[in-house]
Amino acid sequence: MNKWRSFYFGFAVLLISLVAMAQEQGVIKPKLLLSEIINGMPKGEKQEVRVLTASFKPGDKTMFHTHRFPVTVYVLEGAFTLEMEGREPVTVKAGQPIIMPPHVKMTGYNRSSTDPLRLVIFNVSDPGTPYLDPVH
Ligand SMILES: [Cu+2]
Repeated sequence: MNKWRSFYFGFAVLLISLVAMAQEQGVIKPKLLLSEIINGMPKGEKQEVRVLTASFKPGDKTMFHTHRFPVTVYVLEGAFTLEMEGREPVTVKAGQPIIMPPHVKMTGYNRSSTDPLRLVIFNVSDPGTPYLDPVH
């Protein structure tokens, strides 16, 4: 009886360590940061995918602008404050993403007086569409 018990115990330990080993040996799992159902992505047969970076010095801002399609921003460093017309300002910190909606007037700021801000921008649009349209 005791023999069987230790056999099963040993077997269980072996299985668990095999699973643990399979998980440990350099196999990474992406971490989901954001998932959002949105409107306004391009619907044509082909799309253009653009990846951009933007570096803000302390106090820098973007021009007042709109986008024709949703734009995803990931903050690498610093804090990004987005002011969209008719909405409360949103501040996104390093390691956080945000999706900017299309056809909304906005300005992006680095409100820090000391720290730089660095962003990665992901844009999917109809081919040849400008990344942004300045609002005059
Ligand atoms: Cu924008």
